[in-house]
Amino acid sequence: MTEDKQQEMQAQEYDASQIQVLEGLEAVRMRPGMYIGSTSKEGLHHLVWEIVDNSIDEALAGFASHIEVFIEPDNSITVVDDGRGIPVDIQKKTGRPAVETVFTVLHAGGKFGGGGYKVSGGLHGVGSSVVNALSTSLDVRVYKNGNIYYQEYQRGHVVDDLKIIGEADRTGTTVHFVPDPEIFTETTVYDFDTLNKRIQELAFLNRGLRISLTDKREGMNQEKHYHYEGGIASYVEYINENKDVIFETPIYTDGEMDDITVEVAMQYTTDYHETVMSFANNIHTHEGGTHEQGFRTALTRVINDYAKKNKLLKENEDNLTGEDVREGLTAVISVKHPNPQFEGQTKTKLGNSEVVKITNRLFSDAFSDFLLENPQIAKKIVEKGILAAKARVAAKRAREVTRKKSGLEISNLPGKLADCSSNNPQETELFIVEGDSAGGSAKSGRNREFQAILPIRGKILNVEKASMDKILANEEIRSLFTAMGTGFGAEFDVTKARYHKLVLMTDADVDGAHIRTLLLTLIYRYMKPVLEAGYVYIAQPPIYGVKVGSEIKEYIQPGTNQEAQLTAALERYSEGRSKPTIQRYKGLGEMDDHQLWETTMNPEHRLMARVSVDDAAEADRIFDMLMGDRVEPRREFIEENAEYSTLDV
Ligand code: TTJ
Repeated sequence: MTEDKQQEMQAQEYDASQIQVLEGLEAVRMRPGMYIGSTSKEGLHHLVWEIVDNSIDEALAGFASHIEVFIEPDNSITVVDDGRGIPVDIQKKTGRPAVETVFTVLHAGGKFGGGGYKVSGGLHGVGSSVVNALSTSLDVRVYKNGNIYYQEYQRGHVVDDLKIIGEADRTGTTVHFVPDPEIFTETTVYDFDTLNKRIQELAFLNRGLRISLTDKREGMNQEKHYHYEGGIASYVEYINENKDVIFETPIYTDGEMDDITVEVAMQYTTDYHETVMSFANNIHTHEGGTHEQGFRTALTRVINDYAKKNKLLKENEDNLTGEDVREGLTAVISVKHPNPQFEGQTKTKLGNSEVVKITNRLFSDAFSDFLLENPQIAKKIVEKGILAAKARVAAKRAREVTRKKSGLEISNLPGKLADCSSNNPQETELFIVEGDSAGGSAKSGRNREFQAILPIRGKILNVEKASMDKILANEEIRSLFTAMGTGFGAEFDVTKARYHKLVLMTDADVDGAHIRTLLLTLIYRYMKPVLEAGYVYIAQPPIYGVKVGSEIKEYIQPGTNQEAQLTAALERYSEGRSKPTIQRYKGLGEMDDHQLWETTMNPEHRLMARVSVDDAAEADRIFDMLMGDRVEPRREFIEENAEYSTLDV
C-alpha cells in the first residue's frame, strides 16, 4: 500500500469516527434526561459530580490528593485536581489525543492504560462527554510533561486542536464548563449548599482526600475546605456530634478481599433509634443491600456470642434480636467494588451477593477483637441490647393483653383538619400549617377541591427522646397520623396515604425552622416510607415583597440568590414616579388569605422543595442541637442561620 493510500484510508476512518462522535453527542442533546436523569436543578448539579468523579477516581488510585471545585461568578464550574493529568498522547484507533476522546466520545473515559478501575460514581457514570455536550462551552487544561495542554469545545464540538499554551511545573487536570441554558431551562443557578453537602460527604467517604468548594459569585463569597483523616469514623462523629454517646471513639475497621474494600465505622448513642447509612462506590445506597446485610448479621451474632460467652446472657435465655442490638446505633458502611450491581426501585440497593460474606467476615473479626479488648464498653453494648429486648417483650405483652387499637383510624379524623373534597390521593395535598392564624388564612385561601389544612400549635414533641406510648399520646402527632391515614408503627402502610403531597408550611424564621426540623424528624423516624415515596414537601413562602405604593408587584422566594433577585426587582420598578419599597415577610401570618394562596399554595406560582431522605437525615442531626441540653451549638446554629432565616433542609 502506498503512503498516500494509507493516509487516505486513515482520513476516511477518522471522518467516520467523527460522524459517530457528533451523532453521539447530538443524541445526548436531544434526550438529555436519558443521560443525566433530568434537566432540572438536579440534572444541573449532576454535571458537577460527573466531572468530580473523575478526579475522585484519580485520588482513589493514589495519584491525586487535592480537588478544588469553584462556582464561578457566571455560575459556570471549574474542577481542579493534582493527579497525573488526562493522557494527551495520540491514540492509534482514532488518531486523536486521548483527552479529546474523553470529551467527545460517549462512554469513553476512565481507563487509559492506567490500570485500576473506576470506583467513584457508577450509578450514572455516563462520562465527561455528556457534560461537554450539555455545556455551551467546556475547556480543559492538562498539566503534564512540563507542558500545559489546552482544548476547548462548544456544545460538544471541538473548537480547535489540542495545543500547548505554556509550561507546567506540576501535574493535574483542570476542567471548566458552562451549562447550556437551552438544556437547563428551569435554572442554571448553582446552589452552594447542595454542592457543599455532597463535597463534605465525599471527603468523609474518601479518607485523607482534601477537597474544597469556593463560591466566587458576587455577594456570595465563601469557601469550605474538607479533609478527614478519620474518614467514615469522622462521619459517625459528625452525625453524633450533638448526641450523648456510650463510648467516645467510634469503632472503625477497614479491610480488603478479592479487590473489594470494606470500611465500617460505628458508635452507640443513648437514643432509641438506629442510623445505619451505607455506600457503594461513594453512592448512598438508600435501599441497603448486601453490604448492610453482612454488617447486620455480623453485629447481631458477635454481640450474642460475646454475651453468652461472658455470661451476660444465660445459655437458656433468648438471643438478642437485630433490632435490640441496633437500638441507639449510628453506623456508616462503605464498600468499593470493581463491578457494583445496583438494584431496587431507585437503583440504590447493592446487589452483589459475594459482598455479604466479605462484609460479614471483615467486620466480625474486627468487632470481636474490639469487644475482647474493651470489656467495659462491651458490657455497656450488651446491657443496652438487653434493655431494648426487655422493652420489646413488655410492649408485645401489653399489646396482646389489651388488644387495644391505636385510635388512629380514619373514622376519627381530627377536628382541626379542614379536609378537601377530593379523595383521590394522587391529586390531594395536606398542608401542615404552623399557628392558628396562618391556619385560618390557609383554610380560606386554599383550593378546597384538593387542598386540606391541618394547623398545629407551638412546638411538637421531641420524638427522639420520647417512648412510643408518649408519642402516641401527643395530640399534634395523633392528628397528623390520623389525617394521613397511614397508621402507625408496625401497622404503618404508605399505600393508605390519603394525600400524596404532605406540605410543611412554617414561618421563614428561626422558630419556623425549628418546628420544621421537629416535623421532619418525626416523619424521618415514624413515616419514612412517605419520605421515600417522595410525598414530603416544604412550602417556600416569599421572603420579600416589592411594593409600588400599596400594590405588591413581585414576590422574592428565599434562596441563596434572594438578595440579587431583590436588587433586580427593585431596579425593574425604579423607573416610575413612586419608588419601590420592600416588605419583608417574617411570618405566614403577615399575609392575608389571598396572598398566601398566590405566593405559596397556588400550584401555578408556588415553589415547593421536595424533601429527600438525606435532607431529613440532616434535619435529624440538627435536631439534637436545637432540642438538646447543650446551649453553645444551638446558639451558633441560630446565629449562623439568622441572616438567611431559612433552615437549609
Ligand atoms: C488515567 O490513567 C493515566 C493517567 O491519567 C489518568 C487520568 O485520566 N487521570 C485523571 C483524569 N485525573 N483527573 C482526571 C480528570 C479530571 C477532571 C477534572 C475531569 C476529567 C474528565 C478527568
